[in-house]
Amino acid sequence: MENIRYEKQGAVGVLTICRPKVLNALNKATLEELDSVLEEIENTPELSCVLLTGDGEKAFVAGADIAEMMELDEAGAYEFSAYGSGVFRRLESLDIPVIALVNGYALGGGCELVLSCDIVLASSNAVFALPETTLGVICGFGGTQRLAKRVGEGNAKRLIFTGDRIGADEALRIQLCDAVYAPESLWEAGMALAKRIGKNPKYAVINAKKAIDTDKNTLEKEGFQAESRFFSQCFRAGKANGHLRVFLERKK
Ligand code: DAK
Repeated sequence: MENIRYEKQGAVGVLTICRPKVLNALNKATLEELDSVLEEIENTPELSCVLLTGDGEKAFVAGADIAEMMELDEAGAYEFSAYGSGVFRRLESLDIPVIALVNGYALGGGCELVLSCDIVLASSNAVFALPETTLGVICGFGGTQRLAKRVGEGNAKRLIFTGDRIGADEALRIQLCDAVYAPESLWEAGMALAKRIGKNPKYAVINAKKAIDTDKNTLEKEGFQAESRFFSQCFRAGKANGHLRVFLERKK
């Protein structure tokens, strides 16, 4: 695998998004690799927890790959959104808990990846945002459905309509993350939490997760489909592509 590192450390699966040159942005190939690692995790009964992080010290994931999105037309946008949504849903639906270790920028699709995890630990230099509207698109990997559940409708609409970035302390205040650590302590804190969870009988943790997530499993399907539809409409007649190009050409 080129874009994902995956290893088992005892009963903990450690998954690292690894495209440091583009701040771990998610392209289709990375989503495909993520999907196949998730399949492997589903078929590894000795695991009790998963840690998910980004390579390097600067970014968790800086979003969907804007260069790749630039090329999309309306049909391609729908397909990309539906595929990505499915992968994020698979992550969210793992029976064992997933802990996000947010070690820097978690923007756009990166923030949506965070929202698909059960517990979110952030380093003090973490930055969260859903800047899609500033790029002429909307969230496409479940952000419109999941953010409000975590931070309430008002905070979700404020973040999505403005695209503003917030730091770790503000994210903690609105419960977008659950705890904040110094960057050098984040990994240790995540591993300690994973091991602490792993001490409990696995069937009990799994059933607790299923019970907590009951509404997610029954209610969200239509919302995800609507999100993909509205995302793809942003690409109608090339509308979004011009806004995306502004980012890609900003240094010229
Ligand atoms: N995509 C592609 N490349 C990216 C990237 C991204 N999201 N973010 C950063 N990079 C690349 C930069 O282009 C740069 O590449 P080079 O120029 O060196 O070749 C390299 O990473 C380093 O970035 P910077 O030079 O910009 O580094 P800075 O420290 O100056 O700035 C930054 C860091 C994170 C503030 C900045 O890079 C930035 O603003 N990045 C874009 C962040 C962003 O807007 N992310 C959201 C993307 S939109 C959907 C699914 C998903 C989505 C929508 C729909 N469906 C399936 C329907 C999600 C959309 C998004 O995520």
